[in-house]
Amino acid sequence: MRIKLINPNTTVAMTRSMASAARDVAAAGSEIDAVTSESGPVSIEGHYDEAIAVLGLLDVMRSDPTADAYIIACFGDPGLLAAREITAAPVLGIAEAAMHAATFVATSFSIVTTLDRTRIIAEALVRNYGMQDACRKVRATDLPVLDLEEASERVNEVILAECQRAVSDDRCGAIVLGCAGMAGLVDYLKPRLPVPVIDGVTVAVKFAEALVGAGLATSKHGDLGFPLPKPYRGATARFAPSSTLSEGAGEKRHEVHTAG
Ligand code: 5HY
Repeated sequence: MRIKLINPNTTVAMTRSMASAARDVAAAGSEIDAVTSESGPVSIEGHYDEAIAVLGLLDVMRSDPTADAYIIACFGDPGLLAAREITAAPVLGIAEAAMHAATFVATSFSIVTTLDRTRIIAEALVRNYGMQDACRKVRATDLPVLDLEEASERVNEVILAECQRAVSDDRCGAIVLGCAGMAGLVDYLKPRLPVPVIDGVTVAVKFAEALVGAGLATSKHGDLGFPLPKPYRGATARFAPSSTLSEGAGEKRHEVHTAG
């Protein structure tokens, strides 16, 4: 199966490190097709960044409608439901995937993320996903997303220290890493922490394989149905549903569409 791993920020180095983490866990028959969004911010660190990044993300999906599954590799899960509207293939967001994985291996988890403003966004995701009971705390490290690309001892130590505080102060049973740029840190953190360390990119790959293997497609009934064809005006005209996936998605989409 072909899993499209999309980095919705425009930093290629970050895509490379998450692709490497994804390939390390992918099954023999899974191809990880990792791509970087071509338009939008170099890192996603707020609501505005996120809103602009979603168009680049949707562009990547529209240009390749035949992947078996898609992964949105950014911890804010930008555009997750919009992405699910334009395909019948499973679409995983790494935050949602990581939180669910955490509840399979622990009764509680804390999230360790980058900036304080990201912490607030992650807290909203926790509520959105109904994870309030399981999530002990969302912790910020004050590291900007692109600092993670340094892969320096300083960055490693800052994140490890916050994870250790999460274990001792929150008494959480697992750590969820709150940024796609932390995917490469698992090998460093794992032996140094007494609880499972969960990176959303790798668990999203395994969930994607599981969903495709189980024959599950995104529901096309109700709000996740394909977008209603209509003209869009101005700068977004080319995103109009009638000229996007509805024409280019090929047989796979058509089958599901007509069956629904
Ligand atoms: C991410 N931003 O995973 C996030 C989340 C964060 O560009 N990729 C980004 O740390 O703000």
